[in-house]
Amino acid sequence: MAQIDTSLLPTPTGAAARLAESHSRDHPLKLYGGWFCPFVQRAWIVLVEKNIPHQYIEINPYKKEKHFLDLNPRGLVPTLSIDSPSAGTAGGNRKQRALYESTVICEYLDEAYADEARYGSRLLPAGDGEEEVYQRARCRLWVNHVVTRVVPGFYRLLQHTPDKGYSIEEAREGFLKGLKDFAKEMLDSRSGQDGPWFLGERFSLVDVMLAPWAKRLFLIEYYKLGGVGIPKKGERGEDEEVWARWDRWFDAVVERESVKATWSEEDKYIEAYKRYAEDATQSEVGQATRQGRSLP
Ligand SMILES: N[C@@H](CCC(=O)N[C@@H](CS)C(=O)NCC(=O)O)C(=O)O
Repeated sequence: MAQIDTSLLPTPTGAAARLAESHSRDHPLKLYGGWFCPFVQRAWIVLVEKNIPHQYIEINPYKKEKHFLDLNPRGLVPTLSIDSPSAGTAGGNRKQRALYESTVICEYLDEAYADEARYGSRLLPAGDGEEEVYQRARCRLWVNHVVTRVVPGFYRLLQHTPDKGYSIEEAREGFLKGLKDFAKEMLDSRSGQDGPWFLGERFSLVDVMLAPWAKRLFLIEYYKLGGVGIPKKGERGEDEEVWARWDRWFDAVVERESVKATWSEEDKYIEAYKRYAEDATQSEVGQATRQGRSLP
């Protein structure tokens, strides 16, 4: 394991530090996270959105400590540990149960804390009606779009270096297509008539899944020549409406309280992502991107 990835700042800063501090007391529901990690931010946003009592534990996932690997053999954050009195074996032993994979954790939290009177609106539309079942599936489809198109595209662009077998323009085009398809879906579904979110008025898991990378777009502007490359207003040709829908979603998501509450100081991300921008990271996401494999 390369040393650089273990030299990360060990604690969150800014708003995220205050949030972590206010959830530092022992609690049966524990989120193991890293302040810099966008996958963690997804789970963290859900905890905040639903006001779920929990303990936040900051760890460095690049140091594969035994306790961490026992919970999550994949050795990645976020990892959720659930200490439930009923979770033991038949003999009654209490056992810590774990969940990992940000998308799985987010869906779990939404379902396990489903009481809308207590935890607010469900993040995935619930219910058995034809329309609800369809909308739930459509949300999962666009979560899948974020996971398989947008996120890999982000790293491909951020990790681009001149010696790559592909050009930065190619990487940018691929990434932009992922964002544009997302915006086009919002435009075509006319959700924008009701509100800025993927589902219009209602904030959902689809917004959660993309929010951490929306917040990190500035890193591409900072590190990569030409930046993200979203065309400017008035220079968008036939895509004027599509990108206007993107702007509306973006402006809303970066200002969402749960997104801001889980965010550290901006310059700390610049430091932490330098190794991605130089393609020197040894993280699993970084290595998979370098080797053209799908992300872990
Ligand atoms: N598919 C995973 C990805 C999680 C992930 O890659 N987390 C990174 C931090 S941002 C990690 O733990 N990296 C440790 C490593 O690469 O060794 C998820 O959605 O939770």
